[in-house]
Amino acid sequence: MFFTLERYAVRVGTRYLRRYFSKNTDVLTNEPQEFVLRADEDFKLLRREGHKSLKIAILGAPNVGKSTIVNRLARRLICPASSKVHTTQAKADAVYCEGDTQLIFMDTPGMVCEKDHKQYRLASSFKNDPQDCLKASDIVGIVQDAGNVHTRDRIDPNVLELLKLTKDIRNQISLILIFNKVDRVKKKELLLHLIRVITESKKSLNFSDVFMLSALTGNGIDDLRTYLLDSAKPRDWCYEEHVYSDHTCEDIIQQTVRAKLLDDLPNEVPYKLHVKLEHFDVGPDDSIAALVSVTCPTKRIMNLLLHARGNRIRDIAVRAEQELRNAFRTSVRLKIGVQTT
Ligand SMILES: Nc1nc2c(ncn2[C@@H]2O[C@H](COP(=O)(O)OP(=O)(O)OP(=O)(O)O)[C@@H](O)[C@H]2O)c(=O)[nH]1
Ligand SMILES: [Mg+2]
Repeated sequence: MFFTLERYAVRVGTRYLRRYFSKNTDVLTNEPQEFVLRADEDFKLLRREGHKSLKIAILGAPNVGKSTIVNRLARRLICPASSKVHTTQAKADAVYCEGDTQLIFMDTPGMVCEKDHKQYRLASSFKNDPQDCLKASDIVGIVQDAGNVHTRDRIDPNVLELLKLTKDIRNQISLILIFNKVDRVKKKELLLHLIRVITESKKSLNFSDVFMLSALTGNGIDDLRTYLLDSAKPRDWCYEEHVYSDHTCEDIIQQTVRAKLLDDLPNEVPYKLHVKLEHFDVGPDDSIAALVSVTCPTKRIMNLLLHARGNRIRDIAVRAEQELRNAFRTSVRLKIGVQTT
């Protein structure tokens, strides 16, 4: 009797959590069930058996909104995003748990061709990480920027190339098409036309589903999350429940400051800066204090950063601080020091 009641409580707890976190009511249709367990069964083991998980690789060209989508899906700003290309430099797992299900979103650097890789001296992760994530995934979300008139009607050639390379494992992985930035498309009929063009051509990929969303406004995100929760497979979780990223706090702080510099400074300037975490401290109340240094290659760039008697860099610190509070769900104090080489 004890086991029956306890198990029942877990089911109800799970449903409550799911209701609490999800705005979509599709997932709430399960009636509570009672499970009659034998007294000799290991309760902990059964709980683990009830677990489900899913790994989702998010792939696409640079700047299509991959990191913004991952942050929305994971409900935390843990993958720094900016208005400039190559914000994400290496893969990052963002972990989201709801009830008995764990979703692992694999954010990746934007896909680049060999020529750009060499020309911009990009790290090897730009080439290797999308492929590694694809191989480790159950579902691959291919992101298209619906607002980009030059690229929105065809899948990025670098993505196609990668899919060709991994043809042998592709039948174990489902592909979904994610049209992001739909807020930038005024005529909604155009979206249906684009979907038709991409999915109905002879050479088109075999997508299991298509989603239209705006990661900026959050529109369509809940539907996608619910779809992924429902696609999760019965198996153990990869991460402990409290883990939300495979990157360290230190790394997230550094990357967040870099993203804010990318947003704020013109053209190539922010790519020339070196961002380093100098000091990091967690207080007894879990609050975080951090000092980040930004090293500029010239005095002119340093003056640009210290523009308006230091107000520019202070604003950048405030914006980074706000994002980090959302990422870590604790209070964060951030200082940024500027220097030249
Ligand atoms: N209008 C609009 N902008 C968006 C949307 N989603 C993302 N963005 C913006 O697009 C820009 C790029 O977003 P990211 O999430 O950094 O894009 P990414 O694909 O991760 O970029 P890389 O890491 O550089 O490859 C940012 O300025 C976002 O605010 C959207 O749905 N609508
Ligand atoms: Mg990114």
